[in-house]
Amino acid sequence: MTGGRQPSVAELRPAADNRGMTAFPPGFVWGAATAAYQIEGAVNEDGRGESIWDRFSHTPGAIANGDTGDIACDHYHRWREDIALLQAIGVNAYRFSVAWPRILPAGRGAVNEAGLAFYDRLVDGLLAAGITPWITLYHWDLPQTLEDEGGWPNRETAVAFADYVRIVVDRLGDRVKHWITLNEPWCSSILGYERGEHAPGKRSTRLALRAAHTLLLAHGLATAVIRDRWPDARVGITQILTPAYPASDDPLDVAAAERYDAAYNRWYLDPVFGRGYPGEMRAWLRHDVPPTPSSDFDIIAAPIDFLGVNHYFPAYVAHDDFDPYLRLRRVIPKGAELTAMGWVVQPRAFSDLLQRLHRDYGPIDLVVTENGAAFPDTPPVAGRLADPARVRYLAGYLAEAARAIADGVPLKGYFVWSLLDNFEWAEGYAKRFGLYYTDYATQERTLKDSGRYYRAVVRAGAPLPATTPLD
Ligand code: IFM
Repeated sequence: MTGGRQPSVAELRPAADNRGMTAFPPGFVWGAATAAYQIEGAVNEDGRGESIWDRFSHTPGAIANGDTGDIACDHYHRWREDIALLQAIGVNAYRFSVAWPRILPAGRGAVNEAGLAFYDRLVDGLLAAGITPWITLYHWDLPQTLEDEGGWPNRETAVAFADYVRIVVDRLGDRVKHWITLNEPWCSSILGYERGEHAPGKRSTRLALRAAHTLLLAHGLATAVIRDRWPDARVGITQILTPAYPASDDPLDVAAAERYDAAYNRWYLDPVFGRGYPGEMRAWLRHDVPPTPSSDFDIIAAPIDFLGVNHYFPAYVAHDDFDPYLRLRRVIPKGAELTAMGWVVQPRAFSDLLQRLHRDYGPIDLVVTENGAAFPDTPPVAGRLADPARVRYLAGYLAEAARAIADGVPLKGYFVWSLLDNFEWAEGYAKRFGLYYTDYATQERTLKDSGRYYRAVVRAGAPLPATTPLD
């Protein structure tokens, strides 16, 4: 996903208006997304087991402000209200994840009926509300018992995952037809096992690459399980994809951007599309790459029905001899607008990415399973919360999604991250991505202007200018 050249500062500015906007096609999937640990809370209720995020978030110093997901948005108790939030913005789909430790508290073995019953109720509630459930089977909450046995670097975890998936799809597959095996294996492996920023907080490149491989294997095994049980199901994997642009024309920076792309995008994409790991990156990482029997790649390359694209920002990459891993660092271009996460706002990179995925990995349906932004919101006043930066972000990115479709990219759906403010992992509750503001003291949810804007887009079935009057 190297972009070839660094966009100018003018190009970096989000579109003030969306000139030449094209409507989204009929049948387009309009959704909002969440994940279990980020919203559910109720971590000790109804037989749920411990996850690596319970353990990690209770580790002093691991999470900003000492926050944990113990209560989060209390969605476990407020799911009916949250379905009403989805209805109020008019979306036709909801992406959420199933918590593995609610289903199998010890990771494998005894099934917790109360856990399955919770998702049963949620699915039934969504369908009754006319909202299609899209389920992510793994969004980072590995049962702690499996981590104690070696976690994702242990190949046995892939087998345990396939068993867990069988249990979930057997129970819900009569009503749920859209399945995402994994959310962002790059994050699970690199942030969790290489950088120590996410659970389980390990710091080893070797462990991270083992984890990445087991995760991909788990995806392949799970895909086969779902197809076997429900031939009419649609199965995909969600990747975090960060197009890389060289920070300058210097050949060293150009090569660094290519390394970034190979290590962070293609390492996770190429095997899924039957190409194995990128050869040049395999050579670069040499000793840290685990043994990979070729039969693994056959499993990993099980055909999928769609590629889930999570995209937030592009990376501008410079060569850096002090970086021991990839010899690179990300730089922020002068004049770039940043979100509260410090991520560059650059809508144009979104359509570049979608085009590139279509060109290099197509034909495959693409679904944007996450896109959105954290900005510092102030609490609502009299039921209103103006968040113009998030409205501008969505306007710019939706316009680029529409542009990609107009240019022939088979983009079938778009899910905003996130439905409501929630536990933003290592950042705790400090960073807010929601269309709804969550007051964590009262659990009151308030629709932000960005939620009103998104509702208008869904109604119109077309990208709208950020200046659209909101009701
Ligand atoms: O909150 C996360 C989500 O869980 C996975 N994708 C990125 C989001 C924002 O950081």
